[in-house]
Parts: sequence; C-alpha cells; structure tokens
Amino acid sequence: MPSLKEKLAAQIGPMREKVQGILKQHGEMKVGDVSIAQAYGGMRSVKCMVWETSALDPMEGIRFRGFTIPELREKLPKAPGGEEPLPEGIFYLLLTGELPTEADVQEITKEWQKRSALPKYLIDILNTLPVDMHPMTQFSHGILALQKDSIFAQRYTAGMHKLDYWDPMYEDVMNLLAKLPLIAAYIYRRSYKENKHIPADPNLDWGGNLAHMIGVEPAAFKELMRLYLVIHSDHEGGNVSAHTCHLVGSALSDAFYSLSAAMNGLAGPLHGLANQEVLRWIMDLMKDLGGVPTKEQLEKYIWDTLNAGKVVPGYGHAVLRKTDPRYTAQREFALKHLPDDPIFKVVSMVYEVTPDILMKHGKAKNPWPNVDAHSGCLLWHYGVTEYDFYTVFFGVSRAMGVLAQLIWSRALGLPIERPKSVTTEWIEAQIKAAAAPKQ
Ligand code: HAX
Repeated sequence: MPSLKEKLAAQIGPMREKVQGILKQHGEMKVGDVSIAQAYGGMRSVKCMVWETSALDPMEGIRFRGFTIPELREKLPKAPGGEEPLPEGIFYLLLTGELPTEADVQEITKEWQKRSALPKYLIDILNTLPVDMHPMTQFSHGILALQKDSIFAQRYTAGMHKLDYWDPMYEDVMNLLAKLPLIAAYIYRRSYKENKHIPADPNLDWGGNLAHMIGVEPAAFKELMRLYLVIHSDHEGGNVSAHTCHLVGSALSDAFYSLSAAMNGLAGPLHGLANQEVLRWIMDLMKDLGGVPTKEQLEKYIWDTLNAGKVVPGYGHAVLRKTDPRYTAQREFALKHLPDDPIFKVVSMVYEVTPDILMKHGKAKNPWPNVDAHSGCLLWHYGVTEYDFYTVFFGVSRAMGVLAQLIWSRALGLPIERPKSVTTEWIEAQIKAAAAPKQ
C-alpha cells in the first residue's frame, strides 16, 4: 500500500502537465466578467481562483471532491462501533481525490499521533496569554508560534527548487494538523477547566481524541466530533478563511503563517464566529422569554432582532440559496441523539419561522440556515457550554481543507495573488466613456 505521501507524489506530475496544458491551449478563454456591483460588493461570484478540494453549488450545497455529505457519511471509514465518518478519511479524500480504505485512514491516525507532541515553547507562549483572551485569538497565536519549526521556511532559506515546494509543505501540514486538537484542547482546559489537562489517548482517532482531551467522554460526543470535523472541513475557495489561507500562502508564507491568518478571518461574526453568536442569541432569547418560547413570541423576537439593525445569526449565505446540507446533517444527528433537548427544540422552531420572516423582511438573498445555525446546540447538549470556544472546533476542521489545497497550490506552482484594484474615479470614468456617443 503506498503511503499518503507516495500517493500524492505520484499524482503531482500528471496534474502539473494537465494544468500546464490547459493554460497553454485555453489560457485566454474567459470564464466570467466582473460588474461594478461585484467590485464594490465583496467580489461575489467572481470566478478568479482555482480550488481543487471542494466545490459549492448554490442549490445543492457542498461537494468534497465530488461527494455530497450523505455520500461521505456512508462511504468514509468509521471508528470501531461508530457510524459517523472519520476526519482522517476526509483529509485523505481532499488531498488525493480518492476514497480511502480503512488501512489508509489508520495510517493517517498513526502518523498524526506520531507528530502530535506540543513543544515546550508553545505551551510557554500559550501560558503567557490572558486566560480570558478569546479562544480564537489564543488559537491563532498557538498556530503562529509553531512557525518557528516550519520545515518549508527552513528548506526555502537553505535553497530549494520550485518543483520541491510541495514536499516540505506536506510535512508542515501533517505536523500542524497533528497538533491542532492538542492546541485546541489545551486552550479549552486552560481557559475553562482550571488549567487541568487530559493527555491524549493513543488508542483514539484524531476526532475522538479531541473529544477526550476536551473532557467529554460519552461515545456519542466522539461521534459528534467526527461528524463535525468532517462537515466543516472545506467550502470551496472563496470564503474568507479559505481565501485568506490561499492568499497568504501565495506569497510562499508557510502553512503556519497561512493557517493562522485564515483563523483570524474565521473569527469574524459573519463567518465562523457565527456559531458562537447563534448560541449567544438563543441563550439571550430563552432568558428573555423564560425558556422555550411560543411561535408568536419567537416571531416577535426575530423581528425585534432585525428591526434593531442586527442579523439573525446562522441564517443567510453568500453562495447558498437553500438549507445548508451541513445544517441538515447536524439536524439528523440531533433527531437521533437528542430529540428532546430544549435548545434543539428552539433551534427547530427558529428553522420553522425564520425563512418566512427573512423573506418578508426582503433583504437577505438566502433566508435559509447555514452550518452555524445548528452546531452550538449539539456542543451545548454534551456539556461544552462555553460558546466562545465553538469557533475553535470549526478552525480545527477547516484546517484540513485549506491546508490540503495549500499543498496542491505549491505542487502546481500557483503564483503570488495580485488582483487589480481600481478607484471610484476610474469607475466613474468608465461609466462616462460607456455613455458617450459612439463615433
Ligand atoms: N439576518 C438579517 N439580515 C441579513 C441576513 C440575516 N441572517 N443575511 C443577510 N442579511 C442582509 C445583509 O446584511 C444585507 O443587508 P444590507 O443590504 O443592509 O447590507 C442584505 O441582507 C443582503 O445580504 P446578502 O447578499 O443576502 O448576504 P451577503 O452575501 O452579503 O452575506 C452573510 C452573507 C452570511 C454574511 C449574511 O447572510 C449574514 O450576515 N448572515 C448572518 C451571519 C451568519 O450566519 N454568518 C455565517 C455564514 C456561514 C459561514 O460562513 N459560516 O462560517
């Protein structure tokens, strides 16, 4: 059986030839135009980047290397006795485009365990941070601190051929992914559990171990972690965290610089931080309305949120135009494992009433829930009630997608990103020129 690295190495040559052939023969072919609205409006839908690991369809939702979430829940290897896919499997798929065998997945689990120890300097740095610093800030610091040991940076300084960039990038990515659950759990236990830490269990997989080190032992929580880490891993290239990783990495900044930057983008309330905002909003709502509300109370609460000029967190999306299949997967998990949970009841009621209200409100292009509308209620159910921490789980997962792509970006020799910006004056000149009578 070839190792993951050998498999990847064998794919790189043919893929390089394919991309070079496309560029040579069709490089001038247009794949889209940019409007003034897109230039001011966050480059929405502008096709200007290549991302191999996943693709997002507005109506269908995400496909990871061609596979939908229900297909992955069926086809990816599971933990012994488990029903949810192992995150090691999605990483293999994202990186190679092929479904892994049980043995492939076990190899990654072992490899990550071997590389997982946190250096003392990292612990020392984390220990200097205020315990009440937001967990995402601590997480970003932790990832950035590990840059000290970047193999890519060392090999680049020593002098390395361009065609070899992918190799030390692979090594950095494997080292970083191996350590992320330990960094996350360290921050969690330090911030909320009196700095009492739980060592990793060598018999557990990557996701199961994260659950274990957080300190929540029920088998169902390990299953939740595995599902959670799979579904949050990638969402094509244009979202803020993915694009940031791609952009920073394009300057040949290593995986640590690139991922730390990506995490700073994920920490925004319109992106990954929405998962904590959803729980905060639901908790405020239950406090204000004295528990599970009536439908009428809830409708009024949502209108009050909108009329106060705030967003309903967990609803809307820049690309999706239907219920996010990542929401649906989590809803299925809740229906199976926690159907009577009061917060799940509220989340379900919010799902019943919000889309209609957002449509009447008439602003959001997508009135349906996204991934973040559901994740917090599952974590809360198993006792992870510190919702400021939720985006860190998202970050551990998102690292797999953006770093798999980063390896491919180096393997394909993608250049430094440098789109062209224009001024409002330039735009006005274009409008004037277009309106002028043709000669
Ligand atoms: N509640 C209230 N208003 C909303 C809304 C919501 N959930 N979603 C969009 N709108 C508003 C926008 O604020 C915007 O208002 P203005 O015209 O006053 O600026 C208008 O509707 C049009 O926005 P849009 O084109 O539909 O949405 P965008 O592509 O600009 O933004 C967002 C997409 C996800 C940022 C947006 O829907 C939002 O703010 N949602 C709430 C926050 C959230 O759940 N974020 C997580 C998204 C998923 C993700 O990245 N997870 O990590």
